[in-house]
Amino acid sequence: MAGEPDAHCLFCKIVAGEVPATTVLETETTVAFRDINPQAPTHVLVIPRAHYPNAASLATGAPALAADVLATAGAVAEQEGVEDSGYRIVLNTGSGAGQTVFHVHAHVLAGRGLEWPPG
Ligand code: DGP
Repeated sequence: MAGEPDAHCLFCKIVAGEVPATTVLETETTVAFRDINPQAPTHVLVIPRAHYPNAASLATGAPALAADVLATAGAVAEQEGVEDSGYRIVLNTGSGAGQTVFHVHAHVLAGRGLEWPPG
């Protein structure tokens, strides 16, 4: 059920401390940790502690929590010192768009030229 932990979900296991991750910021409702396969000098994933499969289900089911994820992404950018140079927040949605982990996560990318349109 949306919002409840999923025993098979990798990111729920990171939230529970069952899978290690390099955490950079934690709040009551969110966790931010470094991507295992970084695509930029700064590449941090921000997730809600609660399990929602994608951004739309999060925004529909828990809009305040969706705002928390974005606020944590901004705090990560500030902490990483990339706020002024700029950063990108990416929410891949669906396997066709490259989503591989179905616990919503915001990629925070910075530290190199970020092309537009994205690939
Ligand atoms: P996406 O393709 O948008 O679903 O992004 C999933 C990201 O998760 C991908 O960039 C790699 C990252 N990732 C996968 N497994 C792990 C893991 O065990 N630890 C960490 N830190 N990141 C992971």
